Amino acid sequence: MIGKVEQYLKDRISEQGCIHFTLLDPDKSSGYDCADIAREAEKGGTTAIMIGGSTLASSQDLDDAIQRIKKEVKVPVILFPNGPMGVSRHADAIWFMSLLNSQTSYYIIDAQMLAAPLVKRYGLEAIPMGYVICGEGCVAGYVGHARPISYRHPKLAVGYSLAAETLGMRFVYLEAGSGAREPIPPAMIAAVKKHVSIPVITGGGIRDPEAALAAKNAGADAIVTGNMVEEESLVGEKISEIVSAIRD
Ligand code: 1GP
Repeated sequence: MIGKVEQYLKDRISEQGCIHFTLLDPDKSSGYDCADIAREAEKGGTTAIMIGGSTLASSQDLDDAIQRIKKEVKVPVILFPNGPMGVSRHADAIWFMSLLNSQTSYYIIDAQMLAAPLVKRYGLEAIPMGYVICGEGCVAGYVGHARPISYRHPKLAVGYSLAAETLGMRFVYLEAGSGAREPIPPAMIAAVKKHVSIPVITGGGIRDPEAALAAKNAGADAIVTGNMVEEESLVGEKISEIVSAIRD
């Protein structure tokens, strides 16, 4: 059943053409405050906050960060978990995701088996998503034991994305990895978009309005930025530039 947050995302995609997510990692100790960034990101027009990180090890840090963020923003806070540790009762929803091109069953279905009872107990809205790591893959690729798909083989990304849709997942995420030198190429996004009807999310290495627009023009329904946000002092402005670039 489609919940409130998922409906909100779909409505925003219909209205705006392409939406923006701000990814925050409560595990990073780079001196920035998640709640401050979230507030600025909302001012800049971001559609939702995603929270999580490949190396997150403290559910206490996650709970604290979400509670502080929730005091600052009205946009939904969606968990982007690395495993059962990434589940928090304080979030509005969870990407209930499977790393489809992992080499280990843990990231495909075992972590989900461990987390699902908790998601149910907390009454969290779960949004099923297929997660596909491509290119460098970065830390997410390493931690997730992924076999990242080369940018030269968009057909493989199409296959996984179609598998996600056919399994009933309602979103697919093409991930280049946080801090990737090259974001997912427009040709790969376009190939996937041509074959699936579920919304396509992309992220990893998108740092400016040009890269965001290229992804949108290729067919992306949502763009995720993380690192860029944390490095910028003018978060709101920077996000606003990206949001204006990708909005119809
Ligand atoms: C990582 O795709 C996201 O999961 C965001 O990547 O940090 O490079 O923006 P960046």
